[in-house]
Amino acid sequence: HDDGQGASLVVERQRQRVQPPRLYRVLMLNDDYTPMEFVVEVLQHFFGKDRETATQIMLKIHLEGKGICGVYSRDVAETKVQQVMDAAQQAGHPLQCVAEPAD
Ligand code: TYC
Repeated sequence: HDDGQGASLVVERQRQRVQPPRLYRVLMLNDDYTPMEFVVEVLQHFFGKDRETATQIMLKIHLEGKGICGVYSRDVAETKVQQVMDAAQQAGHPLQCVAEPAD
């Protein structure tokens, strides 16, 4: 049987449509000091890239100044940025990683 709340919950959900999460690009920036191998390992470890893809992304950053590591919801993007920044600081490298809205 119907407890009487179901219909109003359906109507409320019709009014208040669920929006997909906004997406954020996570970028790494080039610098003159961070070793290429460290950047490749970061891309494999934190962004799930295979070694070949990681190497291509690293070289694009090296040549063009910045590059996209991945696109995520805001929470995940901010966590990736913090993980990369922590790993870089631990290793003593100046590598910079940032998140920006994808649109
Ligand atoms: N430019 C660095 C070097 O020549 C390599 C590098 C690539 C650094 C990507 C940072 O995000 C970066 N050792």
